[in-house]
Amino acid sequence: MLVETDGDTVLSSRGAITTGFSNSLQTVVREQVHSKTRVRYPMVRKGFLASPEHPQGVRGQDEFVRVSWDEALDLINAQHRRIRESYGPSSIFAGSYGWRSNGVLHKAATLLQRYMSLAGGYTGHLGDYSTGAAQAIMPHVVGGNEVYQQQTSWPLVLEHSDVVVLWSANPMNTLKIAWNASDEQGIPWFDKLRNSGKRLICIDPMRSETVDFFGDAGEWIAPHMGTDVALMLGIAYTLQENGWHDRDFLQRCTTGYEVFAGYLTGETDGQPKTAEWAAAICGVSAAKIRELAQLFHENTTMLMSGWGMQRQQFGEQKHWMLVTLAAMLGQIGTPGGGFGLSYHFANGGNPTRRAAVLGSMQGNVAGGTDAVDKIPVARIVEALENPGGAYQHNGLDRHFPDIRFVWWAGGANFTHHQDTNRLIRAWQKPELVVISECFWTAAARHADIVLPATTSFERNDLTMTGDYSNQHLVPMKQVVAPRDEARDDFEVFADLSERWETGGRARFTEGKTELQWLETFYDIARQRGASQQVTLPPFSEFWQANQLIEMPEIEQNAQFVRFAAFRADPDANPLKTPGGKIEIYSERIAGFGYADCPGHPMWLEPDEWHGNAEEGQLELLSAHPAHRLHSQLNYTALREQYAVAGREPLTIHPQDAQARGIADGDLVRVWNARGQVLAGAVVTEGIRPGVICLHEGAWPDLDPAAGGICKNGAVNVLTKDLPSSRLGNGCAGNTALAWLEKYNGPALTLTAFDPPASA
Ligand SMILES: Nc1nc2c(c(=O)[nH]1)N[C@H]1C(S)=C(S)[C@@H](COP(=O)(O)OP(=O)(O)OC[C@H]3O[C@@H](n4cnc5c(=O)[nH]c(N)nc54)[C@H](O)[C@@H]3O)O[C@H]1N2
Ligand SMILES: Nc1nc2c(c(=O)[nH]1)N[C@H]1C(S)=C(S)[C@@H](COP(=O)(O)OP(=O)(O)OC[C@H]3O[C@@H](n4cnc5c(=O)[nH]c(N)nc54)[C@H](O)[C@@H]3O)O[C@H]1N2
Ligand SMILES: [Mo]
Repeated sequence: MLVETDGDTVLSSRGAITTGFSNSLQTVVREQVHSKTRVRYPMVRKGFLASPEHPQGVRGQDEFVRVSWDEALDLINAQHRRIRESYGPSSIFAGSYGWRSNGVLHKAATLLQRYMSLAGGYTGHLGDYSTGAAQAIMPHVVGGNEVYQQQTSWPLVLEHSDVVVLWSANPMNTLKIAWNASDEQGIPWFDKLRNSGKRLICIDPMRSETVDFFGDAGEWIAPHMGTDVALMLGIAYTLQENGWHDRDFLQRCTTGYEVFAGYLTGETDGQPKTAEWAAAICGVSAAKIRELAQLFHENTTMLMSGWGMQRQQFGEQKHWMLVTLAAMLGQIGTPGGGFGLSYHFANGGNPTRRAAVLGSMQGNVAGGTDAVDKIPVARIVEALENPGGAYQHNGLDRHFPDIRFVWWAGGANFTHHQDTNRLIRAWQKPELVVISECFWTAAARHADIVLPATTSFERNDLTMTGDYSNQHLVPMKQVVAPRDEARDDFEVFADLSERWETGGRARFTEGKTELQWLETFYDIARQRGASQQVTLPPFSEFWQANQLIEMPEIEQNAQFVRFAAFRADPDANPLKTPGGKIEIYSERIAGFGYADCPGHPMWLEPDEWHGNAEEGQLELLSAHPAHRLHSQLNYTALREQYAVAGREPLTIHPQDAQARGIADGDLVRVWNARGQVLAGAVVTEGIRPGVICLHEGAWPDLDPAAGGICKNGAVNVLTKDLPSSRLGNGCAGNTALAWLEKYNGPALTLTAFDPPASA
C-alpha cells in the first residue's frame, strides 16, 4: 500500500496497485498508528509487580502499573532465568502463533524464538489454525499438503474448465489477504471466471461475498454446517451407481478404492450412501445431488476448496473425501480438472514469476537451541490444563510439557482460540505471561507484563507479494516515528539477549542494524534472481527509489498443471505417499487406530450439529471477516461499516428471526453452555435457515459484572475447543450449536477498545 504522511502523522493510505477492486484493509493505517487503543508504555500487572515469584490478584482483573523499559526487561530477565533454571526449556511456551505484521525482518514470533534459542530452547508449536486438519491428512493422501502449494494455473482453468465449484471458499473476501503482502492479483481471475459463461457453483451455508459477486453467473447451494462429507458421498454414490466413476484413473493412480467402495455401497456397514441418505444429513435435495454428479461427470470440473469446512471436528474427512470424489471423476492432473485447495488464498493459481526472492529472519541464533518440544498449536489450553498428560498426534504418542511461562508476540490468542472462558481459566496456571503488542487486545489485558510494539509503519522492512506468485518485491519504508514508547520487537529481544549473556546482543543481531539486515535479505534476492535472469539494482538505489519491483512473467508457468506428471506416468513420477499413488484407503492411517480418523474418508456425526440440536439451537458458523484480518483492525472506523447495534453483526435467516421475535438491527444474546455474547442481528435470506454466522475476530469484551457476557460478540466465547481429530489436532471453530434471543437486559457499554484506566 501507499501511505501518505507529513512526517509526524499518517494522513492516508491506499492500495499501491490499481486493480479496480478496493481493499478496505488498506485504508486505515492512520488509525492503526494513532489509535487510542495502542499500548503506549511497558506495563506490569499490579499483583505481579508486587511479588513476581508469588503473584497476587487475578490475570485479567488486576490493574496495570506503568514501568520503564529497563524495569520491564530486568523483571522479565530475572523471572525467565528463574523459571528456566527451575523447570527447564520445555516449560517456556514461545510457540506464539499469529499473523503479526508483514515483513521479512520484523517477524515478532520468529524474533521471540530467536531470543529463546539463545537462552537454551523452548516449547514451540506444530501446524496452524488455518489448515490444521487438511495439512495433516493431505500428505498421507497425496504426498503434499496442497493447502500451501501452487495451483493449476488460472489461464488453464479459464481455458479448460467447464464447471468450477467453490466448496467452502469465499475468495472475494479471503484474497484481500496473503501471508506475504497482498497485491489483489488473485481477484481479477475470479472476475474473469464470473464473466466466462462457465457453470459456477458455491457450496456454503452462507451466501458469501463471493456468491454475491458471482450474482446471476453463479449458483448457491447451502448445506447444513459440517455435513459436506455426506453431500460428497451422495455424489460419489451416484457416480458409482451409474458407472460414471473413472475406473481407469482409479486403477492407475489410486490405491484402496475397493475398500472405500465397500463403505460407499453399504457392503461393510449396511448403509448405502445414496443421494437420499445424503440429503437427509446435509439438507441438499437428492435431485440436486444427482444433478451435481452428472454435471461433474460430463464436464471438466475444478473443485476449488477453501478451508472453513475443515476447521471442524473430523475436519480431516472433508478434503480426503474431496480428493476421493475428484479421483472418481478422474480429472486430477488435467488442465482445468481435479481439485485445488488454495485458489482462495494468497493468489493460488496466479502463475509463479521468474523471481528474485528475498531472504528472511530465522528463528535461531548460531549455536542456539531450537524448540525442545512442540505441541499442536490448537491444543494449548489442553496443555495448560493437563501438564504431563498423554496425547496422540498424527501417529505419535506424546506428553504435554509443563508450561510455566507463556510469551505471545504477534498473535491474538484470546480472539483466535476456541472457548474463551476455558482459555481464561487455564490462563491462570502459568507463573508468567508476557505479551508483546501494538494494541490493548484481550490477551494483553490478561498478561502480567505488556510490552508496546511498533507497527509496520514505524520501522523499515521488505516483503514480497503473492505467496506462490512472487509477483512483486516491495520496500516497506518507515512512515512515522514510533508512537510513545513503542519499540521494535527486534530491539527488545536484542536487549534481552544482552541481559541473558554478555555479548548476547551481538549474537542476536549478528552485529547488524535494521538496514544492514534488509540489505542482507535483499542481496540474497539479488543472488537468487541472478540464477533466474532477474537483475535487481543495488540495495541503496532500490531503497532510495522506494518503488516496488515487478518480476517478469514466464510463459511456462502459465501452463502449470498440478499432478500432470503423476497422471501421465504414476510409476515414473510417484507421489510421496507410501504406495506412490493417491491413497483412498490409507493403511498407515488405519494403523493409527483413531476412531475420529479411520482408514478411508467417512461421514462421522459431530458432537454438535443439526442432527442432535436441542429445541431452538442453531448451527454456529464463524467465517473470516471481510473488513478485518481476524482481530486486526476491529478498533478502526471500518467497524462502522459492519457493526449492528454497536456490536459484531450476527447473520440470521428471517425464519429463525421471526420465531424469536427478532428484527433486523436488534441487539441479540447468543449463548450456550460455554458462554454468552451480545451481537447485532442482520436478518437476511443470505444464510441457510438454522445457521447463524458471527465472523471470527471480534475482540472479547467480557463483563464480569454482567454474568461474563461478551459485549462485542466474540464468537470464540461460544465455540468448542476440541481437536479436529487425533490425526491433525486442528481447531474446530466451526463445530458448535447455540441459542439465540432478543436481548432485553440492562444496557451494557462496549469497552473492548478502551485501554485499561492506568494505561
Ligand atoms: N472460531 C474461529 N476461530 C478462528 C478461526 C475461525 O475460522 N473460526 N480462524 C483461525 C485462523 S485460520 C487463524 S489464522 C487465527 C488467527 O489468529 P491471529 O493470527 O492470532 O489473529 P490476528 O488478529 O491477526 O493477531 C495478530 C496480532 O499480532 C499483533 N501484531 C501485529 N503486528 C505486530 C508486531 O509487529 N509485533 C507484535 N508484537 N505484535 C504485532 C496484532 O496487533 C494482533 O493482535 O484465528 C483462528 N481462529
Ligand atoms: N479479509 C480477510 N481475508 C482473510 C482472512 C481474514 O481474516 N480476513 N484470514 C486469512 C486466513 S488466516 C485464512 S486461514 C484464510 C481462511 O480461508 P477459509 O478458511 O477458506 O475462510 P472461511 O471464511 O473460514 O471459510 C470459507 C467459507 O467456508 C464456509 N463454511 C464454513 N463451514 C462450512 C461447512 O461446514 N460447509 C461448507 N460447505 N462451507 C462452510 C464459510 O461460510 C466461508 O464462506 O483466509 C485468509 N484471508
Ligand atoms: Mo488462518
